[in-house]
Amino acid sequence: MNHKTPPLFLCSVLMAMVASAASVTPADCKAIDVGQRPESITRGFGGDFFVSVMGGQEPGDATINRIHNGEVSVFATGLNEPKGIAFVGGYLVVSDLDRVMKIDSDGNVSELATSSNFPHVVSYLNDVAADEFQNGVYVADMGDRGNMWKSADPREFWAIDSPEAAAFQRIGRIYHISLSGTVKEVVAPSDLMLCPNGVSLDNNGNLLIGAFFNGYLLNVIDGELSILEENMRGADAVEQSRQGDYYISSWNQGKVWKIDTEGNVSVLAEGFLSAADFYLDDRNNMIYLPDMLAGKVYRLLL
Ligand SMILES: [Ca+2]
Ligand SMILES: [Ca+2]
Repeated sequence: MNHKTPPLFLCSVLMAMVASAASVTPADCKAIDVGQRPESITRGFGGDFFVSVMGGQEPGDATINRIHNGEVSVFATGLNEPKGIAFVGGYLVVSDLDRVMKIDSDGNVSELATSSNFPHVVSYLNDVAADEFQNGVYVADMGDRGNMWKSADPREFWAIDSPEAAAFQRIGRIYHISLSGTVKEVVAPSDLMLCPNGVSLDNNGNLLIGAFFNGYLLNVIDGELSILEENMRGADAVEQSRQGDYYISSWNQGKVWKIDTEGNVSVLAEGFLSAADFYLDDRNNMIYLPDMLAGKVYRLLL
């Protein structure tokens, strides 16, 4: 009898262990049904979670839903296609296509900024992040989303160096909006930033941006854009943990990447229908990930 472990067997066991450690799938995560087309989530009033739920295509059919003790209820109504949501200065602030709304603790919705308050034509507002002073938000305008898909099913982008990409209008921007409604452009259009979607602040207080079309994780230092990472097409949420790791979701690839402090990129999670704008709870080592097409929020353990 041969007492040596067959090398091939050992190798396959090790590979299986590495594979299971490398990424989690929806089946590994707790999930909650939150409504039709959830996009973004934040922790807000009373420590509860609040989710932007876009609903269908009828004007006014969207809601902000609250998750309290595992129960989902409608907190605010009358929105159209709400995407980014942040809790800042005692309000929820939510983008709603071409306007930004403020919601108080009773669920009363008011307009913080309408399209006419912006210094440029507003196209398609997406992620919202609280600023460093808790006195306003950063908002991404994706700009020209015209002809980004080469194929709809399966979703496939045109190449970054394609004529279709060259034809995009360069009108994607990042704005700052104060809680009194003053809107300022803080990042101007750039070839590096086609269809900015995700926005947040890193540990140094510099902006992090996920360029959805280019697949770039961008950093803004002294007003200059630089590429931190590429090959992340469909980039949606971008966050840095207090430990220094970056987390990036891809909406159409249905995955979440981690970039550790050594710069190593790994797939943290995959197999989702659409990985949208997550909430990073790094104190508790969790990510709360809305899957827009599944109508669920998943809880991923880091
Ligand atoms: Ca809607
Ligand atoms: Ca988003």
